[in-house]
Amino acid sequence: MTLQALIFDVDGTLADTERDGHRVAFNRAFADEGLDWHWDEALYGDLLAVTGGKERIAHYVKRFHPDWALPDAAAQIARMHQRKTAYFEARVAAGAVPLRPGVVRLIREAREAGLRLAIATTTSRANVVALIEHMLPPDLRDAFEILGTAEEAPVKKPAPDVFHYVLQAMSLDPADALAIEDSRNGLLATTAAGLRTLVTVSDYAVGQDFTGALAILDGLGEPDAPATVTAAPDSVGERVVVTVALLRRWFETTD
Ligand code: XBP
Ligand code: MG
Repeated sequence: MTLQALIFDVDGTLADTERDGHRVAFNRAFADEGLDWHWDEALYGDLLAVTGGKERIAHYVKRFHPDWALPDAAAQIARMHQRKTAYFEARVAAGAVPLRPGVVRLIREAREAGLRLAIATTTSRANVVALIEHMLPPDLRDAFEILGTAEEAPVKKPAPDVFHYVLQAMSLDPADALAIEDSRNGLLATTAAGLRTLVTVSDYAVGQDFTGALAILDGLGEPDAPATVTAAPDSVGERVVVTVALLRRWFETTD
């Protein structure tokens, strides 16, 4: 099997969206509702165990405000989540959510090498569109053939649903694609979908168990700021720039 496609996760992988993007947006939506709910950085790190913004709010309510269980709680949560998404889009538009190092470089290189590209994320489609429109250079805005988001796969990671959706939409065999993820929830989802996975560990995911990953690094690296390899078929402990050639070499060692 040869590497034919890269499937990118979004939050924590394309960009460090959680601490200064989603978390701030959630808090603004709660304030709009007149609620004294505040997700500080530490609490948010715990809440990230639950994927999906609406599911995360419901989990928080159950754990910290069980008395808030209004008859139309689900509708209220959905409405708050819509406001939160608008705030997240505004944060992206304001440049508060930069892409991680190496992301633009690798997307461009992959496209030039003829690899197919897709997105598979738990986040809402509007958030992905905002990141692509505001943060990718104009010539890369159409780089992703398929966007698999919360709208296409309502059952969230660690379930493999969004990866199944993307593979099916692209008529791709999982053996021909490499997933790029940042968290254990993401790795569990890709592994269940039969995908080899490169993990670029995000701030909130440091210390999680990435057993089964093809490679684990602290990022994709740039020539002037290479990434450190924690685990991989080779180069362990070294600093590397993740290129298409390196991905092919690692990918093909496990054929
Ligand atoms: C991360 C998530 C998302 C975001 C918030 O998704 O779990 O829920 O935290 O976005 P991934 P929403 O790592 O799969 O990109 O509020 O739109 O869910
Ligand atoms: Mg992620």
